[in-house]
Amino acid sequence: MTDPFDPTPADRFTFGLWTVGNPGADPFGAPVRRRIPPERILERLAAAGAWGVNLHDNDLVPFGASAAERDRIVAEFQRALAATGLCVPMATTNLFSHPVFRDGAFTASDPKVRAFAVRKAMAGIELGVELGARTIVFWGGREGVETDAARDPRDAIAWYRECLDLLCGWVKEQGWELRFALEAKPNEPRGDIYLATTGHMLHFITTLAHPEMCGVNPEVAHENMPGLSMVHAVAQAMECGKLFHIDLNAQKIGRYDQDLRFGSEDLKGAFFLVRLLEGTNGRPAYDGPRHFDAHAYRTEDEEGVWDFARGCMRTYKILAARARAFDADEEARQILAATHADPDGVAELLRLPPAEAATALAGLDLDPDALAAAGRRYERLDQIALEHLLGA
Ligand code: GLT
Ligand code: MN
Ligand code: MN
Repeated sequence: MTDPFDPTPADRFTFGLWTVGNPGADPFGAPVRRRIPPERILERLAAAGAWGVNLHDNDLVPFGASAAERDRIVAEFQRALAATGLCVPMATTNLFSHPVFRDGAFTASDPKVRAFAVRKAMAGIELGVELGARTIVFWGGREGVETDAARDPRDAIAWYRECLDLLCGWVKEQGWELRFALEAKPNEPRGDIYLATTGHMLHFITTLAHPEMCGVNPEVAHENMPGLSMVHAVAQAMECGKLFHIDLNAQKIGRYDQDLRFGSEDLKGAFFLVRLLEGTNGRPAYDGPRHFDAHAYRTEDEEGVWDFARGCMRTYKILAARARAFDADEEARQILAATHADPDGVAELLRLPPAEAATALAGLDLDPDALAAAGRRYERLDQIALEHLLGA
């Protein structure tokens, strides 16, 4: 019998090579797993029901490889993609591992480092295009400081903009139809990273030369680290048409970036996130890849990595089913209908031109005490959500 929660390519689940390929090193300990060759990663992901795989340039091609070496590796990878049927919807550039980026890439004070970063990003984009990627992610892991004595943060933001504007313009001139997805993180590995949240990024995008090409790639862990709501970050991005990609994982609030298996912490946050992405309440759904940027516990061997990958995808599908059940729940619908009711057509008045609205509002009989009187029944509503989530 088929299990309805087993993933299939139609679910459009993706993993980064760096996620299932993570060897389990941490700042206090060496790797615990051997490097899994990219070809085996593709085979196992395809067998598990994933749709695609994403990568950094250096997940595939080692830093400093010769052109011939690069072409050989890429050709081999292309063959493995064809054999497994997986696609590469997103590519990104590693602008953080090499010591040259110790003081930033696009925001480094040394213009030669910024030039090197842009050149590397161009090569990363070319690789992405060759593999069929439509989205290019920019995660500015090193774009920050330990001390603000280092530079004026306004300069950093201006240099960041210059580099992205240059890259957008170059991509357009090449005639490539790509979108850039900017990923925020508040700290780690830098003491403070510029443009710390998805909200910061959304504003920054409005200041770019090609804002239509740029959106965001919110990550659960990165919003939860400082205790913010991923659901609200994603909702804001969706509401303005800027959710270009997503990094799904899990995180205990206030810790270092844990990149845990999706849904393994803050299950309720994951439930409302999946509900939002799937549009189970009848609102527009997110139509991009469902990407997991997480890795297996350091306790695991390679089999544990595949348990982890299946777990991410199954949890997402189970939560989607629970969200659909919640949105179909008659009692929940009644509570929501009651709190949103507008028998006198007042909502419309708030959309009138200001002078007309002012007159219309002045004429309304609005008694704050009467309006305040009724409870909203959110205790009951939340319990209904929770019972669906728990499968009760
Ligand atoms: C790195 C980081 C992630 C980013 C990846 C893309 S690399 O693993 O922790 O959040 O999404 O550069
Ligand atoms: Mn990420
Ligand atoms: Mn992370």
